[in-house]
Amino acid sequence: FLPLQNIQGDIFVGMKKQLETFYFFHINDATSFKTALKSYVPTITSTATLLSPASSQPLAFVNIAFSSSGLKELGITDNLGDQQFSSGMYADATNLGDSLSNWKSTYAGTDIHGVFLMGTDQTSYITSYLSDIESTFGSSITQLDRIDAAARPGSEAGHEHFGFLDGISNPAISGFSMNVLPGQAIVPPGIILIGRPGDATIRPPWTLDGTFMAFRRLQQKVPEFNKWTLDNAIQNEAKTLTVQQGADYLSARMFGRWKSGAPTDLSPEVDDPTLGADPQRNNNFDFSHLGSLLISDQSKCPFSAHIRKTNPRADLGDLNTINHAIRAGTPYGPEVSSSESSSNTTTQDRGLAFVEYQSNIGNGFRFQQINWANTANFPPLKTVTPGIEPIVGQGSPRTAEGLDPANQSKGYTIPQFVIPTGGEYFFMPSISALTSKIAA
Ligand code: N7H
Repeated sequence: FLPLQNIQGDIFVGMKKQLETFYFFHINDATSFKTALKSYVPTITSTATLLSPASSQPLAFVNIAFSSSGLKELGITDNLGDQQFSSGMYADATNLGDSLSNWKSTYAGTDIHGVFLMGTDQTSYITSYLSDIESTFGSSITQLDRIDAAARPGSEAGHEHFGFLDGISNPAISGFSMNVLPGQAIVPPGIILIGRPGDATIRPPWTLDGTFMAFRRLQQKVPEFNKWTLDNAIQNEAKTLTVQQGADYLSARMFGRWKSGAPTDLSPEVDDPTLGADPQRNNNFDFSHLGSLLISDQSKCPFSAHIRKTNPRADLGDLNTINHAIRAGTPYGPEVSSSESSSNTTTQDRGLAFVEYQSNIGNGFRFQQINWANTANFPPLKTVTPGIEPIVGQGSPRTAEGLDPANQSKGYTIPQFVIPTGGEYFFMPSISALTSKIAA
């Protein structure tokens, strides 16, 4: 049993909408902010609201979260039991492998005190929610940055800017998720929610049913990615692929999924859109196969592939639950223009407004990034060094093996196509904690 009316909605269900705006703010006046927050709390969207029939849902959803410096600004100095949260993401950026010179100045430091997340299907509702925030909070806050993220147009909806279907694999929560899909990991609620079974850290009681939100502003160099995969296109066994097909094959192996979402572990040589769209099948694999060796076989999925590095399944044993987190990101920025495409050069900023929820940042997002994506000899105990994860892995050299099934020991030095340009660790409290602890 979880009090769904008290848990902010984006955490488990996600504000699955066409548009998502992130409004990052600085608190200028704690006293008037707290008063304004008290009147604003009824607007905050709960999990129960997101699960209610469409007819009783509001036109737009809004959630709120605070950075460590934001809580301090509000006079809350309790130790929330998470070192990375306390220091903020900028202090952690080098550990994550980021180049600080790529960080936008807004995020470089601890000026961001909080963020409103707004989800809706119509721009006009974002506009009215924004003006509601501005009239309620007035000069108690200043907007430091705003990211207007949005699903991509037409048939690309649900796909991120490299073209891959996202949001397929998130863990199910025991005691919450009604229908666990085949192959889906099941984690105790405390892996995501503070104070619930599975969260062993002792923290102040008011943090119960809150979560930590890792936010990353990840720029994606799409034309450069497309050019590199074309230049390095691979062949199938029958040698029947065009260069474009060979590029798609290579990029599918970098992700471990085809653009449709079909896992290469189940459909190694060709995309299978029916499989990609079938939730009963598109997660039902664990990289192990009868008659093949988990320690050496990369014919179906490279050890370094994005989804294998970030959820190693049978590589670590399927019972590993502690390093899971719930992802809820949305793409931002325009479609690639014809001039960007013909010059193979990004001139307009686009990428992923990446969001991940967990009760322990060091076990969730940070573990996936540092211990897995950035670590060349992960997954462990393989006959070869898997290399760095080719999409989001950071470090030098950025090399990976196993991408070409015909020549698995061939090493690739891969340019960085995902550039972290900012981010922050936030605490997303329960709705009752907003009223009883944070507002006044
Ligand atoms: Fe990743 N993408 O949209 O193309 N991711 N991700 N991610 N990611 C996944 O299974 C992507 C990033 C995870 O359970 C898919 O839902 C992009 C970071 C995890 O099998 C796709 C970026 C981290 C999973 C993408 C990016 C993660 C996952 C397959 C950066 C953590 C689930 C769809 C711009 C440090 C793995 C799906 C599983 C899946 C994309 C970043 C983590 C397509 C473009 C930084 C845990």
